Amino acid sequence: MQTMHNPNMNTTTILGACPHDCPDTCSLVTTVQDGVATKVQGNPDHPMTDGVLCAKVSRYTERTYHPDRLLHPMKRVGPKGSGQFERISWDEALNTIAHKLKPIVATHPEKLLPYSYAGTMGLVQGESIAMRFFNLLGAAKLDRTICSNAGGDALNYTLGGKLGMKMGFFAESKLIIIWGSNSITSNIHFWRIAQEAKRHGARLVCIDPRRSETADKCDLHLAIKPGTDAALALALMHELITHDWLDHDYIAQHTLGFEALRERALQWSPERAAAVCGLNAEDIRQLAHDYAHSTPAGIRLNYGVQRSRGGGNAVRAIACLPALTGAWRHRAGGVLMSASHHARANNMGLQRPDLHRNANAPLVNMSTIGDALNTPGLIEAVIVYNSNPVAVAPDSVKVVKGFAREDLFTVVLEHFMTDTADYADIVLPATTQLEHWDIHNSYGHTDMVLNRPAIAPMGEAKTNTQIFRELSLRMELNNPLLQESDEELLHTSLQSPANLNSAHPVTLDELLQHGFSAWPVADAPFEHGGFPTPSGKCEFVSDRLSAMGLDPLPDYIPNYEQSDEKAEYPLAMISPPARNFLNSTFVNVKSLRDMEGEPLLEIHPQDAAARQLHDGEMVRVFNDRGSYECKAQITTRAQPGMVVGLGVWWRKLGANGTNVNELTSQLLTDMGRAPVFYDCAVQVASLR
Ligand SMILES: Nc1nc2c(c(=O)[nH]1)N[C@H]1C(S)=C(S)[C@@H](COP(=O)(O)OP(=O)(O)OC[C@H]3O[C@@H](n4cnc5c(=O)[nH]c(N)nc54)[C@H](O)[C@@H]3O)O[C@H]1N2
Ligand SMILES: Nc1nc2c(c(=O)[nH]1)N[C@H]1C(S)=C(S)[C@@H](COP(=O)(O)OP(=O)(O)OC[C@H]3O[C@@H](n4cnc5c(=O)[nH]c(N)nc54)[C@H](O)[C@@H]3O)O[C@H]1N2
Ligand SMILES: [Mo]
Repeated sequence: MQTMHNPNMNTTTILGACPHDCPDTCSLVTTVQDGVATKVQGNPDHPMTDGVLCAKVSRYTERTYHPDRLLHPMKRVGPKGSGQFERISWDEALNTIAHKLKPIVATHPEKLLPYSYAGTMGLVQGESIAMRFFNLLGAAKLDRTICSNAGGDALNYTLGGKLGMKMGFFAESKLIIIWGSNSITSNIHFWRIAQEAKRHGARLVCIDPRRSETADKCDLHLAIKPGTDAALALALMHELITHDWLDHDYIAQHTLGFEALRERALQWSPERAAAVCGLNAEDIRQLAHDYAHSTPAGIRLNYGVQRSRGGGNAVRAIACLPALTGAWRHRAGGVLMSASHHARANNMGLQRPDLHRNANAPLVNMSTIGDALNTPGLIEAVIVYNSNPVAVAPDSVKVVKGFAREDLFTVVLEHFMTDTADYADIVLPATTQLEHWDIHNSYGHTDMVLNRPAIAPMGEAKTNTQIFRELSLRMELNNPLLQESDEELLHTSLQSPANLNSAHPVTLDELLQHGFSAWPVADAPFEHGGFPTPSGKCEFVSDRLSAMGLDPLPDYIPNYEQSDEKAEYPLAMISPPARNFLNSTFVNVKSLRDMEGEPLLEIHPQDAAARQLHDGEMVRVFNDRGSYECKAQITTRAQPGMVVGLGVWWRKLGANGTNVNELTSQLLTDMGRAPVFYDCAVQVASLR
């Protein structure tokens, strides 16, 4: 589809890309009438999008034209966190920032910290000019671990990267195991594919502690205890091995360390795993049988399994399964968690890590930003963009205390006055996806998607790139790399890295014409092995892990916070995404918030009865870290001993000005230095 123009109506349609942190990365068609975007729809020509958008992005115009949009720079005039701000000019804003940052950068640039994540997944409005700016200043480096690092590292140790099945081929699978993912909420286009498989006779199995919307619609739901997936995967291996449901040829040719894995797995009888996971041994046996006898069998593994202490090990154990049965031989067999390494954009060229000029710059983990900001002398200034850490980072009490520091200078680039923006000294208005150029890879499918601006920037909003260009000049950084235009950056993103002189498979011409373009990826990427690990094999045993002093084999690592009846905090709390929000984005869009209702805590009838709770009453959810108030919803979506607080509400919209992250900890996963959002013990009490 090309951009079309109707001279009578003065209506155009513009092809774009959904910017959000979601595996679907949809191709968008925005209708613009007299300069105003009137609707945003899914591109029917893009196979994965298939003309359909989620409820959130269908309302993108409501978000863009929201009466609360930040339309000009602001400076704080009340105490930090009070939300009292006053309009200022761009000139004043940029001068104030330069005035504050110059002395810091002159003496110890490493005390300036960027804090950003995936508010937009765009390669241009994400880490292009911004990263060049921080590198040339010599700022602290941010370890971007908050979402996928445990599982990402685990896939890398096992398969050699964030690689796996192509999403569309799940339509041909005979068995689909949806493991740690609520597809109907967070990966709606995959759910369509799973439905297609079901129409062709596939069985769908969901492994999730919560009876999610997806679990409701699968043939089988295994309500596993949070953080115990590795035990289940090892018991499945136990069954595959003891029944000899193995592809010996595949194992011999394309895997490393089978004998050692065998020994480990044989310690995990279905009975042992059943006790750990809260499942029936018979169900585990049956699942192993079905997995071995359904060809092809695909596992849609996702991030829900890797947000607890042993999350990396769990992903490693699960990722070993298809190599044992040889499921990789079929394009509809294998495992898919993230496909992002199939794409080959030139991130190095965009971000230029080689320009970093400060050997003293610390690597600051974004998942422990609470501790980092409270470490004396570590950070003096923060620039936040594409993220809302006060709402989304764990252990909010510490995060808030850090951002409330009087001696911390904070700049926030945003669309709205988020919980984080409330703590800023200066807030800068940023453009939304309808107002700027960008280019996107996906971590679900394997297409690149281009975003054209559909409308002019709202108010005085500027693109992230433009803000960092102007800031560079005020900071007297004269490197021309800081002044490259967005169009130049689009070209850079598609350049082959210097060491590869092959023609680049995705071209800007094609993207400009169709809006998307496919990376060349083999249909069955590991059919003939070829894993990009050091050994070239699927590594059951990882020398890289042993070199780090870690267990070279996958194992079950119990949660940090054990929640049993006798414990002070007897309930395990998980806080997976809400359907109508995207992390903390969209919480302020009224129509979506109305669909979500209000912050809720799902609690099982047994646990509610033990506490004499009534459905719908206000409760206090607490542990040593903090206390959060919300409404109790008594439901069997939660299992006994486990509560669910769907995330991630804005704190300021919560009953006592907090959200679930008031309760989560800054402990880290076994691999990847990632947060353990779903490894969190709490107690619940009535507020009556
Ligand atoms: N609507 C919507 N879509 C989103 C998001 C959103 O906030 N809203 N967020 C986006 C982002 S940033 C991401 S990273 C992805 C995440 O997407 P996915 O990784 O696919 O995960 P979720 O859909 O969050 O589902 C996680 C599921 O894991 C379950 N779970 C929790 N603990 C465990 C456990 O220990 N074991 C198992 N087996 N399951 C467990 C939860 O109950 C939940 O149903 O979704 C993206 N898409
Ligand atoms: N308890 C709990 N906490 C969680 C999770 C959970 O499951 N449970 N999920 C975690 C996960 S998976 C993730 S990925 C993180 C996500 O955390 P974040 O990456 O912080 O994501 P969002 O909450 O969506 O906030 C993104 C912000 O970026 C802004 N933004 C969007 N586009 C632009 C732009 O072009 N320019 C600028 N300047 N700003 C822009 C949006 O307005 C929004 O406020 O949260 C984590 N937090
Ligand atoms: Mo995420």
